[in-house]
Amino acid sequence: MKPSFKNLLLLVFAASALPWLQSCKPKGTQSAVSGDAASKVYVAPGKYDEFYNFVSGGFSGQMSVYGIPSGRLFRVIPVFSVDPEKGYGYSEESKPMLNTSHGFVPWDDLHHIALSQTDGIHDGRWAFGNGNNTPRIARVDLKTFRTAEIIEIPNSAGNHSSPFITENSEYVVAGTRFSVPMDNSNGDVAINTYKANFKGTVSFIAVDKTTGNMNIAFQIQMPGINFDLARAGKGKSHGWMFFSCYNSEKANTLLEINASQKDKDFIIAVNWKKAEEYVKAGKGKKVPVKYAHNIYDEQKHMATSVIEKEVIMLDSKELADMVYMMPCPKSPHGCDTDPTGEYIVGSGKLAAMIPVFSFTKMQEAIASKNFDGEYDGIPVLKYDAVLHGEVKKPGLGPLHTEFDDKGFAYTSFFVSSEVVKWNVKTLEVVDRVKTFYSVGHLSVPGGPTKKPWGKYMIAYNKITKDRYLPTGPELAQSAQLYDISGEKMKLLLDFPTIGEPHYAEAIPADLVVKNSQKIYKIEDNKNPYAALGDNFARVERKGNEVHVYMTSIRSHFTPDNIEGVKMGDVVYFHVTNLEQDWDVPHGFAVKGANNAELLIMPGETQTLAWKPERVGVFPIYCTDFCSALHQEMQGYIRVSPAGSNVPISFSTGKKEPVATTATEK
Ligand code: RUQ
Ligand code: CUA
Repeated sequence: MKPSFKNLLLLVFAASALPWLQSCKPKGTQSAVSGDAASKVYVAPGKYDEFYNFVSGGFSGQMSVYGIPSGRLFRVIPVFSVDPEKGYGYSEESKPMLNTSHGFVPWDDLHHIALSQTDGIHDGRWAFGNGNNTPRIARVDLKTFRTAEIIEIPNSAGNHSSPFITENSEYVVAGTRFSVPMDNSNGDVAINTYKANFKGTVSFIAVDKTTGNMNIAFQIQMPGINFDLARAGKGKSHGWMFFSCYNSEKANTLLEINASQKDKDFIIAVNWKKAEEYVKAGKGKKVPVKYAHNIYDEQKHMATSVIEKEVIMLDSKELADMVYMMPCPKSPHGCDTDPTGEYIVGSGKLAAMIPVFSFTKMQEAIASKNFDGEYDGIPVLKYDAVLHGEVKKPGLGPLHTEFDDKGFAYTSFFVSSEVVKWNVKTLEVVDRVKTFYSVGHLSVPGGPTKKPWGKYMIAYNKITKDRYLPTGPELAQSAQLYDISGEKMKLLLDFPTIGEPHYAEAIPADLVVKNSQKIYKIEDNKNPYAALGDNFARVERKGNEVHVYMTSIRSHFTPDNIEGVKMGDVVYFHVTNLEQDWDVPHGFAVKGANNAELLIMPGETQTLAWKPERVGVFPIYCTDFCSALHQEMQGYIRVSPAGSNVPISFSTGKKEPVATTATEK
């Protein structure tokens, strides 16, 4: 998104060159903080923050977790990208998590977070994130802060409009950013046959109530346009999902200009309860596809990846009463529903006002067939018939809107770098505050739910310029914390983020803390390679595979002297951490491995594969400072030439060197 927004910025500047526009771009380091700001973000040593903030990591492919109001970084959760710190994507057990129909894809671009809800309120169970590049949705388990599941989305390209969640976590959704030829069609078509051959889809991915496991319930075939963002209805509009889309021009080149021709694009309203009825009635077509579904088993400490072969497709043209379009000015980006579910806010990137639609009016317009023709067979509702009203002259380049607990909305303006507070009912602008700089998403704790907790608003900015110490050509991305408890928004704090932050959600700490897991119980460890005690530690040869069943406990490995490995072997270190205390992971690393370390949680087993590429003796050691004698937690593995007859041997704590043979060099 970054380059395109920069282009937009240039475009707007070039096109208008209005002096007021220039002047409202903040210049220089400004500190508009009031005197008591420091005390408001000060969380005393040993004290906890009030909220967790789950922040997307953009092109880092990860999710990060901060405390609010302190802005302290607690954890980076590896999701779509390999993470050598935690061995994610490097250990044999976690590699299948990153499998796709294209093979192993160790990176993605994570834009949006959706926290699970029950009855429209955060329940603290899971955090979902989207992969924007190779279309995927991930589920992070908030008991462990680890990625538990990743599902690939077929018939999609650029999963941007995702993973927005319904009020009982019935579904997370995925709308394709790029329209493309469908997976089972001949994909080898001229790009300029876009209008004839390219299609869009939106997918509804069901979430199991108990386990959280995802499956693609159905997809809906849509016109060949671009889906940008989405929000579920709630309360009275529960059962509906709203998607913003751009490029109703169906351009396939220079979208910057060609997709900005029409005065209005659309917010597409999908009645998913109706869609469910159609699926039940057998109105969907079974379509052959290929997509990966990866699940991490917490007892086996191991992921499996299955390639699924079929999806149910509903056609938006053929099935009545399921999909409607609401005209929305100028390339809408954000599409947000207020806590009551009555209002739907569209943010047109090139629009000079913010349209607010009424769900009640939408229902009336549908009942009375108050249509403005159709678009690709889908009824278009009359703009005036569905409009609650417009927020006038709010700012320039509206992107996203969040809501508080007092009936106010907060909209971010990328071009004019500000956040504007307005009254959802009266549409009156009541306050505006500068951000530094070029704000994208906003987050209010509980902002997308039926019950916002309010209190703070966090702006996630694309550019920081002069806010922090320079770090070479690229500067820190940044979040800014505002106090919204009073009438006026007040800037409290800047804090840097990882990657580029897009959407984030904040949740009261209690809702997560109470479920947090401290260890994996060793008696529940079902990993087939586990050594559930020192007396099970051993080394076994299987052809040219050497399996080391190793244990780790403060402060040694068993075994810690290993011989009998030969060139051409692949060594699998299966390391079981026997600790049963909170926060005592052990690490494991071997010199020269074309891999990363393992970081093994208490009670867990993880495997590192190593193919020695030279003869010698190689050190192994624990990477995580685990006790006063952590530095002593080390050992050796000896590699002999191919054809040598050094037998497999292993030991820990032997005074004499392990048995050697005459052929030893
Ligand atoms: S985006 S800055 Cu969610 Cu990818 Cu709007
Ligand atoms: Cu175990 Cu350091």
